[in-house]
Amino acid sequence: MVKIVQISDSHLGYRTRRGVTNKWAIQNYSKPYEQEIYDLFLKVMTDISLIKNLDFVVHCGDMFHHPSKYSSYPPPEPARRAFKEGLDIFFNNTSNQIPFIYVEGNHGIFRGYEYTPFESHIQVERYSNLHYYKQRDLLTAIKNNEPLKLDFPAKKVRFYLFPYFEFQDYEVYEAAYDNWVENQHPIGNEGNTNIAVAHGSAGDYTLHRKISSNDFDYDYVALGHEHGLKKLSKNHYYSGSLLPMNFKEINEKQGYLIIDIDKKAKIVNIEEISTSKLLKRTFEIIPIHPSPQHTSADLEALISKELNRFISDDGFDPKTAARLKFNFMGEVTIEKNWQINDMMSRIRRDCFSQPDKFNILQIIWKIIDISESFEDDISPGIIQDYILEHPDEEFKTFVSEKLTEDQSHFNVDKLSQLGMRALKNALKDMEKEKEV
Ligand SMILES: [Mn+2]
Repeated sequence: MVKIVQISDSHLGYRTRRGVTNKWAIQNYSKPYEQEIYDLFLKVMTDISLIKNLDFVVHCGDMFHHPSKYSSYPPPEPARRAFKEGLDIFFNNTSNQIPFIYVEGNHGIFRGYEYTPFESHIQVERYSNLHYYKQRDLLTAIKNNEPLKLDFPAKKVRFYLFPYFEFQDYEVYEAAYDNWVENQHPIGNEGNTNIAVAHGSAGDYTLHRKISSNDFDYDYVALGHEHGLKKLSKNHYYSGSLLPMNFKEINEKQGYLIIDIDKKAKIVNIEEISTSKLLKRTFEIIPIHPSPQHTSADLEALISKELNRFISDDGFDPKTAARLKFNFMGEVTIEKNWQINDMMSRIRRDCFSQPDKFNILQIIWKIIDISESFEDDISPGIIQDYILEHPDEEFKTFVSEKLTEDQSHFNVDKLSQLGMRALKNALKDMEKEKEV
């Protein structure tokens, strides 16, 4: 029997940014939602260190939120402190006897650099039973055509490590990865328990199909990158983050897993420990359905009614203050769109200026117009930043004017389509960024 705890996507240092009241920094200069991620991380590190007969902990990546693709800042100091404290608790309580295995994700790495915050800011060498695998180790393994594995002969367990790598970004990487991945086949090692640990997802092409499928016949595949706790197959699991980070994640489960593998009996038993239920604050999307008949006053009354639920005698409490997102979905003209934006900005200002009354941490909103169907999902809510009513037509006019000037013979329709597609992708990326 092998007993493993799987945790992932801690994102220490994550901060809610958009539409958040900014007056309340708590201990260590951290912010409310940031702090509860630290607190929960420390609780989980304590809890798992006390599990009887535990053999291994695997962490499937994204320990820190920063740096990332969009930010080169190192993890903030309280994040580093929480991480060190978590490791100290774990290794002290387990007398340094239980290996903690980590594969690097796409967050918490200085992209394009050889070193990572684990080296520059944490001094991981202080922790002799922390087994840390970064992208550089993977690239070296690929270059040398060697497996990336970790053996524990006494326990008859072998881990196959898959740090995050965008191997499908370039054909040359993809081919090299395809070749290398055969090294990770547990063939010849069937007498031992074989476990894959990976950060990646089929959804964004960062998880190789041989890992997401049963091709390699691993006894268990521990996955990170997707933030919801989720079973992919009978022995492939995402453990998810400890808490939802954005509004997209509030309907998913978060937690960690305790996995018992009985190689001989071919039994894998998985216990899900939910941590998101420990969240002490409201984290909610509130749908509002505006119609052309609604006046501004009508809409404002609807919003007020919702906000009244968060009026508290004790006022703002950083530990319980609500995170709210209003989704306006209905027939929304451009003019109405501006009105809603105006109104919501004012309402948010009012709320945040009365901390003795409202127990609210965050108010954001999204406006989705269902009356005009632009191609795909360029809603006025997204294009308002660009003040374009019909981006596709405007773009086409722009292209045909330019082409006439240049006297070229390109296909205006085709070029417009390509341009719009590029614009949509860019907007989707920006939206994704904003959500975090
Ligand atoms: Mn990730």
